[in-house]
Amino acid sequence: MVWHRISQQVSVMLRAVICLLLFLGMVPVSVRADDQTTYSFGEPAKAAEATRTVTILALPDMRFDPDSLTIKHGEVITFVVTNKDKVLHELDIGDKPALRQHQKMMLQMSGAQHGDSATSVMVRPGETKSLTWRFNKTPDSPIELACLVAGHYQAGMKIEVDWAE
Ligand SMILES: [Cu+2]
Repeated sequence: MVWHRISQQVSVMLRAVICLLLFLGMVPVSVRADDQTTYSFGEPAKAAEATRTVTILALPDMRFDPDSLTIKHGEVITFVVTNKDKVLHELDIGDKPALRQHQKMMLQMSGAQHGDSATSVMVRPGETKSLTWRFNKTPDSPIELACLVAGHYQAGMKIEVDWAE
């Protein structure tokens, strides 16, 4: 009788422990899904943390204004992008490998529009969107701001970045 009761209590406790472990195991996974992505060229930041605002125009003929920019190590920049053209554009922050990878994805989507991401904003004609980035890492390869809508980068739609330590 006593043994029966003890084993019942043990099994209730075990179930509680298993539930707790499952719970603890699952919560960090969902939290990590956002945080885990790391970038060699900095990290996303909140608009309120910005130390500088850069206004960018997406113009016809596959151009950004400005077409070059100096960024200092440690700056938190809000890019305010306005599309003055009649076609969709994007501003994507990356270093060469990151942009290449994103470009591949965009080409695979064959014209399909994907939404904004941690490193990019899609800007429709006439629309203005902003994106804030913390440039807190010396990049492995030069940083570029580019439009990766299929064919646009190839046509020269990018902003050259001069990196200042
Ligand atoms: Cu574009």
